[in-house]
Amino acid sequence: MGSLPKDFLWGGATAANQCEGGYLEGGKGLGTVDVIPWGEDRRAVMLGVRDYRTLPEDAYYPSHEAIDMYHHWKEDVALMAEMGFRCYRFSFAWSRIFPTGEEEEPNEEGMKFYEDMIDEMLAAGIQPVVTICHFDVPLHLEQKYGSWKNRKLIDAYLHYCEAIFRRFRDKVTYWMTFNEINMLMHLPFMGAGISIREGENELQVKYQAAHNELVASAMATKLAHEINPDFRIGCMLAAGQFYPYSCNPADVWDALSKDRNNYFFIDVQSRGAYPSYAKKFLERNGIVLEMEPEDERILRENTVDFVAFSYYASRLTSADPNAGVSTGGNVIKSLRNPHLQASEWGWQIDPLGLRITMNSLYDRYQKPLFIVENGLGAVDRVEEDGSIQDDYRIAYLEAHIKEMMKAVEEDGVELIGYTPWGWIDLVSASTGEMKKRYGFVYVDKDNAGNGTLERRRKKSFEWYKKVIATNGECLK
Ligand code: BGP
Repeated sequence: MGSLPKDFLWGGATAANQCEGGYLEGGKGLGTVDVIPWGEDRRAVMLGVRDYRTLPEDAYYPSHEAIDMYHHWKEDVALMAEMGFRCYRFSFAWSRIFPTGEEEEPNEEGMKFYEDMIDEMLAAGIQPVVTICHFDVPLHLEQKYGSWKNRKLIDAYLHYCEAIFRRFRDKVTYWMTFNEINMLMHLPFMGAGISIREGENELQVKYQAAHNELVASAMATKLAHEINPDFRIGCMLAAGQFYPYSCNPADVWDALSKDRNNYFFIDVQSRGAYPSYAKKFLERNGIVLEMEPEDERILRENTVDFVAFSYYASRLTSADPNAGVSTGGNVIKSLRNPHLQASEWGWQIDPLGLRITMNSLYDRYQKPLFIVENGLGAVDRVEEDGSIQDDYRIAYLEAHIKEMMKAVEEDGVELIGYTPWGWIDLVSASTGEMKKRYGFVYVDKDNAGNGTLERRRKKSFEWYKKVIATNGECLK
């Protein structure tokens, strides 16, 4: 094949709240993600319909220790280096740098933690790719302002951005303003710290919060380019093309409309304006956004440099509410596609869907893409000899990488890199489980928090190392 550029960014991805732990160490404040429990209350809290303050006292919060990367980062960077990573996509925990979100000066211990890790990575030839906000908001900002419902968050976010952009001016090139910005529509509290209170108009609340994030993202892009013109700023979408359930035009229309619901965010971030379909939607639903006069100009003048996305599965939809069966799996709803297999969590496996999604995004935006999440969450078994034979994971990734390479080689899509999700096992965002593993590296810890946290290389570790070493030419 040989289709990928020599400097293609092979690596892996994580997020602070799912791997760091040390939730109150080094001066860190609580984040919204730190009050999302494991277990039966999790979903209602993520949806923003259950107040986290009313949870039982013995609730277990997976983010508090996670896989304790806070204390294992040296060992973890060494593992990435051993696999030959060229980049590592991770997030800063906002409340590690600004514990309440309102301090004048950043928390030096928090900054130092990231700086030490980044220095270690750079020394090993691993380029940092930073998500500025991966589902977390300092809890204080949620309590005082209702998180992104309030425009005040824009100032707090920019203050945080300015601190990290200046500190890492010469050490980081690739930044993403918000992880899976569209998640706000599906799991508002998990995605953006948004609670839906009784009597509130849910759509109004969500779109206002989205507007505030979009303006914040554009202003951060502007600031970033002023601080270092070489910075590359990206938006980030939970992607996956919607397919029509049948060739009935009503189903085709339904799929197009559902795609637009997702594209809305990155349409604004990449093209610089509210698309006409979105304006009409807001109008039809009586949603009036609170905007400042300069918002439109800010959005227009500060579009992103690249489009990053996660891809786990395609989606299937029908205009007929009685058609098909729901997968019940992934966060963004989908019908079961009879042509596809699914993971143990019901996430459908569709490698060609990655190529389709890449082409749709590239056709639409004509900006370089970055696949910053992809992978298979599965139960792994440690054999008697201590090995983990995760051939199913290798098969999933191999099939997806093949389609990714076809999109580059045969379709001409510009692609910056590929960072499979959870290169090391970590806490699942949707379920809070440890059992749902994605890694090339196994971490000894279970759903209830028991385990030694020991790291262990899986079979896929050696496989991925070879993939990187051959720039994707050897996938066996
Ligand atoms: C994305 C998130 C990640 C991650 C991943 C896998 O939505 O950006 O944080 O967790 O999905 O999902 P899960 O952990 O639920 O299996």
